[in-house]
Amino acid sequence: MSKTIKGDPLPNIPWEDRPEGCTDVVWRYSGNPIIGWNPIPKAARIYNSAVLSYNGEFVGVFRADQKNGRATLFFGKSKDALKWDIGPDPIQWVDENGTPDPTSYAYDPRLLRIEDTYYVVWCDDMHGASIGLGKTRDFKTFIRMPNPLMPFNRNGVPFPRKVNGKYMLLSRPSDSGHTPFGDIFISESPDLIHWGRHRFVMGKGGLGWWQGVKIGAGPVPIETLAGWLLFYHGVSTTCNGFVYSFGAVILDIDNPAKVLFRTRDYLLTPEKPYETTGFVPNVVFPCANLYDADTGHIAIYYGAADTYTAVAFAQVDELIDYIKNNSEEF
Ligand code: BMA
Repeated sequence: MSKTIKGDPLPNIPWEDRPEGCTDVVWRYSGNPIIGWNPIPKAARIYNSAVLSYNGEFVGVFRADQKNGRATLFFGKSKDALKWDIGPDPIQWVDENGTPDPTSYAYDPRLLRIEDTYYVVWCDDMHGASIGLGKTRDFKTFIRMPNPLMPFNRNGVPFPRKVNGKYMLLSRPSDSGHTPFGDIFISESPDLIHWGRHRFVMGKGGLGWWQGVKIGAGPVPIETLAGWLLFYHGVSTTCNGFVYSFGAVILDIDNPAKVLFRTRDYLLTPEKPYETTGFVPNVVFPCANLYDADTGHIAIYYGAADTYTAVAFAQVDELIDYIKNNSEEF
C-alpha cells in the first residue's frame, strides 16, 4: 500500500511489473503499441492522446491524423484502457448555445476532470497554433470555451484542482511552425475564462542535452505528498532532425511555479522500432497518465513516432526517489 498519491483507488488501470533484468524506473508495456497504423477508416494514425477513468471504465480523446493529413480529435471508450473502441467521426464541438463550433485542426489533447466537469485541452487553430479548451459532462455534448491564451502556444496542461483558489494552466509559448525553442510557463484563472499572472516555471536545457532544444508539459500533473508530479517531453536536435524523449519534474504543491526536483536524464527515449520508425521517427510524447492511489501504479500513455499509441509504467515511490536522487540543483 502506498499513500503517496492523493487521489482515488483505481485498481483496474493497466499494469505490468518491471520485466526481469530491467533496472529502468519507467518501463514499457509488453503489448506495445496498443494502437497501430490505420486503426479506423477515417484515420491513418492515432497518437499523442489522452485517457481518463469514467464510471468504472475508461474514456479517451484521441489525436487522429486523417487521410487528408489534418489532425482532429476523436472520442473513444475502453473497458481495460488498452483495447480502444474509437468513434468513426471526429468530435463535433458546439458553443454554449448548441450551435456547431468546429475546429479547423486539433491535436495533442489532454483530458481531465475538475469537480464534476470534464475538460479537454488541445492545440487549436487561432490564426496559428494556440491552446484550445472545451468541456463536457457526459462525453456526448462537447462545448468549446474561449481560447485561454494568445497564439502561438502549445502543450496546455491544466491542474486537476484549484491551487490557492485558482485554476492553473501550464503552457509552452511557441511559433506557428516546428518551434526550435520553448520553456514551460504557468497561468492562473478564477473562472477558466480569464487567465493571467503568467509565470516562468522551467526552461529547456539544464544538464541534459536530451532537453536542449525545447520542453513541454505532458500529462495532467499527479498530486503527491512530495508535490505535483509532472512528466514532460524534452527535445534535442541531430543532423537528421528532432528527437523527443521524456522526463519528470516535481513542482511545489502550493506554488506550482516552483520546481523542487527535475530529472537530469531522460526517463524514456526512442529505442523500440515503433518509437524510432514511423511517420516522424524518434518521438515519444506523453499526453496522459492513469494512476492508482492505493498501489502507486502509474500507466503513462505516449505517442510513438507520431504514428502509434503506447503505454509505459512506473511506481510512484520509486519514481519520486529516483527524481530526487537524480535531480539538477535548484
Ligand atoms: C510537436 C507536435 C507533436 C509531435 C512532435 C513531433 O511539435 O506537433 O504533436 O508529436 O512535434 O513531430
